[in-house]
Amino acid sequence: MDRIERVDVLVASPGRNFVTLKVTTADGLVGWGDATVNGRELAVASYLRDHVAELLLGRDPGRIEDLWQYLYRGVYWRRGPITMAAIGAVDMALWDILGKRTGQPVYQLLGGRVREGLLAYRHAFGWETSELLDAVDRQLADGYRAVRVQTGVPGLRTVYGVSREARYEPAGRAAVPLEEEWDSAAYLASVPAAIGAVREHVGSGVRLLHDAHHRLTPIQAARLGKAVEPYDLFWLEDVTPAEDQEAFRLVREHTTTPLAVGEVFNTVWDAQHLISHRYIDYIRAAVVHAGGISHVRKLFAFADVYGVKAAPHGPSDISPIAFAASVHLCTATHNFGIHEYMGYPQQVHEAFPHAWHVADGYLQPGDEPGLGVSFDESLVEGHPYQPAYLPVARSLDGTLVDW
Ligand code: CS2
Ligand code: MG
Repeated sequence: MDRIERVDVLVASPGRNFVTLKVTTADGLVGWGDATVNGRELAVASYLRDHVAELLLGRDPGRIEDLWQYLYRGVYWRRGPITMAAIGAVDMALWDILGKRTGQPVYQLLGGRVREGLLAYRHAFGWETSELLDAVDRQLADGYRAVRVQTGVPGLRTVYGVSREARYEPAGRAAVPLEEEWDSAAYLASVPAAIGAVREHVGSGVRLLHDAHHRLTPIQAARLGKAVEPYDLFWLEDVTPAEDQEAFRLVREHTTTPLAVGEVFNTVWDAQHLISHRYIDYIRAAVVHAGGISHVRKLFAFADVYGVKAAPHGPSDISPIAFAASVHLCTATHNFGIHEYMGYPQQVHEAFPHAWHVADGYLQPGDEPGLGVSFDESLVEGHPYQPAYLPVARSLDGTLVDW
């Protein structure tokens, strides 16, 4: 039996902050895990360093499920993003080690391929509709067939997810969060027309998605869902704050626009009511933030029972390690729907060399043993943590707005 010999928690900022877990065994196998929680990186690094690393030493890395239960059930203060990201990083690293030990890519260990590739969606945004149409065209020219579309809102200076630059980064480098503006009435008055303009521009073959970032009340969300029905959205995402699962019933009862939610969920229990009542069509939990491959696999299997599809979160603040884990899991998940691929700057691709790749708009896990991804540890030295936070938003009268 092999034993876990070393556990390193590596915090580095190659363009943005990432928390990477490196688990080394006595046989010299290395497993990689991602524990990045955007804007709370040091909290999860401390959780791993101060409360988890010691518990792993000397244990059999092949007992993935038992170690998961030990770190989850064995802890009084369970759940929450920090705990579950820490458990997620350990879980990913152990699956990576199992793959390397057996010479198999992780998707083979999970039951093998159930499809030839994972449909990926990219982001397109533009402050004006004309800029948005150009951004959509660029994604289609790159071979993608599914695009998330976001635009500016007349009267607002800032809108989350709509940068005035070529790409948007979910966190701004600053000691305290930047403040943005929000006005649901102005948004509701303008966004359906922008989505309609995109549908008219691309015709019927392209999947279009839209993210409302939890900003609407349930009845506003219901109204938006109805307003965009003629434009055949693939989904409306995060229409209302995600913790009130029963709130989605109201939205559901009023619109046939498909609904997606869950990028802030950490366990199957966060979505138990939503899924078992069939209030949503897509569950968006990320492997990193919901306890790793072992737990998200159960969440997706639970969703399968109710006809809900798996559609994991894939922004640039999830490292290419967790992205690899997600691609492997979805390659072996029958009720997979679509995978977000926000994309990474070149610096991040180089920091985390990876076998996963995109071909013709579809994600492929690659065939390297394990997760097929690693981290350039030399970056820890020259690229230390930099305080960076998601913005907060206030409505025009100064009231703080939901995330
Ligand atoms: C977005 C993200 O990818 C998405 O759907 O909602 O930009 C999200 O806000 C960030 O990843 C949060 O860290
Ligand atoms: Mg989102």
